[in-house]
Amino acid sequence: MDSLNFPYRLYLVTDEMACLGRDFFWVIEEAIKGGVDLVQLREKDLSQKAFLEKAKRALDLCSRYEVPMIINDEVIVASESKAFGLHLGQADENLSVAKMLLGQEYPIGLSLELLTQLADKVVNEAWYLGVSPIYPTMTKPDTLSAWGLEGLEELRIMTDKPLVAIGGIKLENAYDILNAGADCLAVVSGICSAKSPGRAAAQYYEIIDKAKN
Ligand code: TZP
Ligand code: MG
Repeated sequence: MDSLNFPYRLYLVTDEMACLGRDFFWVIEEAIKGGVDLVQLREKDLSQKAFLEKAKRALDLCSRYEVPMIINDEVIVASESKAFGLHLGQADENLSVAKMLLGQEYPIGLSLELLTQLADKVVNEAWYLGVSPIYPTMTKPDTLSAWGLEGLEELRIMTDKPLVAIGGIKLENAYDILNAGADCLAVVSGICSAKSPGRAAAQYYEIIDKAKN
């Protein structure tokens, strides 16, 4: 794994619903204070204009803490907000096309849902691979199969790309997921829905420290 290009260990993927009515930006700020070192803004129901406005505000916040912010799905929003990076799923814009628009060096993460997708040539251009989902999760019910620990271990052997695990990552299973080969944990409900998002982030980070030492 090229850890110089990917030093991140705890990745907050936002979900307004998962914040349970609490202020969205408060949740992000608390999570960052707790140790989140990468943030992805994931919005499924906003217009492009509203997404862009939210992105600019979130980017201001993340920049104050020098935490990079990634945009989910929307190439235009990533470009216009001047976000650090973009995350694409298998059904989104093609990664090579996105790089033509954003520049060859622009960091773009790619979701991998099946082992067969590793053979796709765009994988070589991905900044990291989102291993999606590790476990089934109510936060994103439309996933295909789940990788589980065995699938993650198998993938780890087959690629040197940074592996970002996502889906059903809780404090109880985080250690095993890191041991199975994940470089970074991406968490939605485990942080956004926690009573104290900051405390939850700190607890994930304690597990990361334990697993990586
Ligand atoms: N992609 C795959 S699973 C998932 C996404 C965005 C949601 C993960 O949410 P949670 O609450 O951390 O299980
Ligand atoms: Mg997507």
